[in-house]
Amino acid sequence: MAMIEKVLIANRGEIALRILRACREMGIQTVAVHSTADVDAMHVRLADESVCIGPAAAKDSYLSIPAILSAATISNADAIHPGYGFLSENADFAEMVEEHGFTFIGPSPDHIRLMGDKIAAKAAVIEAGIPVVPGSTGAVRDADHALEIGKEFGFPVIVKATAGGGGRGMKIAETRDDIADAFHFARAEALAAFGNGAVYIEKFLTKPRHIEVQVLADNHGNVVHLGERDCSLQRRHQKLVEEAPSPALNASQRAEIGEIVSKAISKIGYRNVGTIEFLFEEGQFYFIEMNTRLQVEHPVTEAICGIDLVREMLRVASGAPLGFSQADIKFSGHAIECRINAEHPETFLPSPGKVGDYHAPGGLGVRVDSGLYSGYTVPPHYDSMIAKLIVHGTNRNECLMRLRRSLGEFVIDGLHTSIPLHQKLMEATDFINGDYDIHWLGRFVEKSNDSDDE
Ligand code: MV4
Repeated sequence: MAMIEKVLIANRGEIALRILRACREMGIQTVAVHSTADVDAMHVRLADESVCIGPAAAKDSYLSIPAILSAATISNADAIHPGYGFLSENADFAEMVEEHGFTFIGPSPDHIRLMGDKIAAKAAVIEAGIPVVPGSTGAVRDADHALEIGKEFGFPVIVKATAGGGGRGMKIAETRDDIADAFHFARAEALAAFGNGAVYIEKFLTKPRHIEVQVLADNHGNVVHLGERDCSLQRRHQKLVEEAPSPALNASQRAEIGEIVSKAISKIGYRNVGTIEFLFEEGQFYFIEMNTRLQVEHPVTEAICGIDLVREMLRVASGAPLGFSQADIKFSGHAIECRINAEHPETFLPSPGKVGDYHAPGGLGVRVDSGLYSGYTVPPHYDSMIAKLIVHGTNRNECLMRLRRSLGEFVIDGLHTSIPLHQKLMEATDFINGDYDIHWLGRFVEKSNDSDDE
């Protein structure tokens, strides 16, 4: 077994702290890395050691493979945890980490590469028994081929980049008249954004929910699923609220998708944590993508399962077998996460700057993951998410009560934040009833901005 005694955390913000905390509980030494803009960041203060890896621009620091490998070498780290974003799903990075003799705390480079190519990923999961959105098999050759596929599956269809994800390189064709333009648009955007113009086509689902299943696997063939998260509350591909379990699933649907996913993950030979994303419409699951990283919203799963996902990542990366089986996992109650961003609640423009008074809520069933403190300056160079508020309760209604209470306690002076938007959301009938799809939040934000103008 590869003993892990010192971990370099190749990330910043709340997730760097999250990883640091798991390491400290396990008696593992931590190395923080930071840009010159993050000298005063909380993850740097709390780590056992820190290394400055470059200037503020992420491409020269948190995205610089040589800078991170050098930092791991000089600090004599055994392993590297990539967190989310940045280099977390870069297969070449994972490969280089291993070539330099460090343990990559995540899946194998081959699995990252496979799932990063959406066409290949879809073929692999079909083979492993996961249901997918009906559509093209492999890449679409040209506009005529796109039209053929559109006619076969019926309009509307969506053209997607194989190298895409998160909404870029996608175009909907409502009718056959739109298909040639949609094909050329998606291909051009994909080529510009990813350097890979390959696209595929799927039937467009008009009002799905986004439901994802968390998996955890060791190097010995043991696989468990940790239930699902409902991430339908998003706007322009930015998730705002996530919850577990999904209000849209019944017990048999939940058991069925969990079993399908576990079997598939085992067949694919995947290890460490992963998330299988589905669109869910009219009682059916349709695979769209697999994420090969720890996700922002992992705490809602931790809350209902009582499992520390980062600790498990470290354990399985060191070669240890899973300490529990599927039957040992007991789901308890409900959890909801609110992502709090430094941005204007109506315009969504970023609002970096210096934090004045700061007070995080607490009490029963309340968790706050954040690197904020009074006097800290939120730099303008990175993602605007500054805190995650996660509540756990015996049922969904208790979570709503607890969110209203804890959002009211939260004080972040000096910046605009999305807290007022979350507070409005907590009073919205459709949200209270769990009655929302992936388009609901966009409409809610527009309506609530309009009524503010009156
Ligand atoms: C879709 C879809 C409808 N039908 N695929 C958006 C991001 C990318 N991960 C996949 N996306 C979608 N794929 C088919 N066949 C609708 C979306 C989509 C979406 C998906 C999940 C969460 C939010 C979304 C917002 C808009 C569109």
